[in-house]
Amino acid sequence: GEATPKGPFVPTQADYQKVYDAIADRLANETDYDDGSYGPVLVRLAWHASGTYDKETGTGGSNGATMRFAPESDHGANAGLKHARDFLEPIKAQFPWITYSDLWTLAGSAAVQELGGPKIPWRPGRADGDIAACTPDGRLPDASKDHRHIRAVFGRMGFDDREMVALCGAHSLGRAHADRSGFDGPWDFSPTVFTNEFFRLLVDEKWNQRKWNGPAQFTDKGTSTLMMLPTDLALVKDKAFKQHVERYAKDSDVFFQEFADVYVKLLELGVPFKSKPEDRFVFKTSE
Ligand code: DDH
Repeated sequence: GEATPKGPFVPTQADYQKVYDAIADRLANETDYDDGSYGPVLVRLAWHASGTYDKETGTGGSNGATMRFAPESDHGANAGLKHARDFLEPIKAQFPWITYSDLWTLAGSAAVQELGGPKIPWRPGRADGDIAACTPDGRLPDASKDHRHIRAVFGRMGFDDREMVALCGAHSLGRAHADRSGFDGPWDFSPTVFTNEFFRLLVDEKWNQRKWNGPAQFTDKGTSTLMMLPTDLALVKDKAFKQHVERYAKDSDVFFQEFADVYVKLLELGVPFKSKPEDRFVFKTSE
């Protein structure tokens, strides 16, 4: 018969699930890192790629993946995220049709799910930009600051109080590294499992200023092995924030649902989708 003309490759949900599965496999196999998982640093890469969004100018956000370039890759807030970008290079080589900006956000969704968190529905549609689209330094939050700074930075992205607190629950995962941010230590006892433990500890533990030469941070009275950043404690010092911290500490299901909704929103800030929200894919988590 007639040879069918070959158009451009149009990936389907099944193709994106293959990318998800490859990320999940690599997460399961590359355990010689930090507390045994690259998952937390992937969650942070997706967040820092997206959290540069400015609703007034429509600049920044995950569309573009401009953190591939200096100066953005060298912004202080992005120290250490090269580990996450490098982790994803073999995936990009295996699926060259996916853009970096779709890959980084898909990896954030995959990491939350693979670490035991809620489903993070995701859709493609991001294009990689060039160096001219790099955002100016200073758009991501500074951990040494207070509640006013949190509201200013996340308000610029378009989030309300409830969403700000839910997003910060990602600190259930991973740790701070003295050679990256200057801060040091994990927030909770299970840094590779997504839970509401961050909120429970904020409410239940007594947090004292750590005595050390590093930047001001807090340590738990109980074991002295955990840490909180000044911005984390701002979530219980501010009454309006604290009300949400208490809700999430009490009810893990509520936290999972509200976190999922707002992390989806974060990953989509400023992206000029042709698809609709109801077209999002819900990926199968690995066994
Ligand atoms: Fe964060 N975060 N984050 N964070 N973050 C750090 C690590 C991780 C702030 C500062 C820091 C979010 C919000 C804030 C994750 C996810 C998210 C570190 C340590 C600092 C500092 C970095 C290092 O030394 O390696 C501040 C300030 C805020 C704020 O809200 C004011 C949000 C919204 C998220 C998200 O994902 C939705 C994750 C995960 C990590 C652990 C990374 C790792 O390597 O482990």
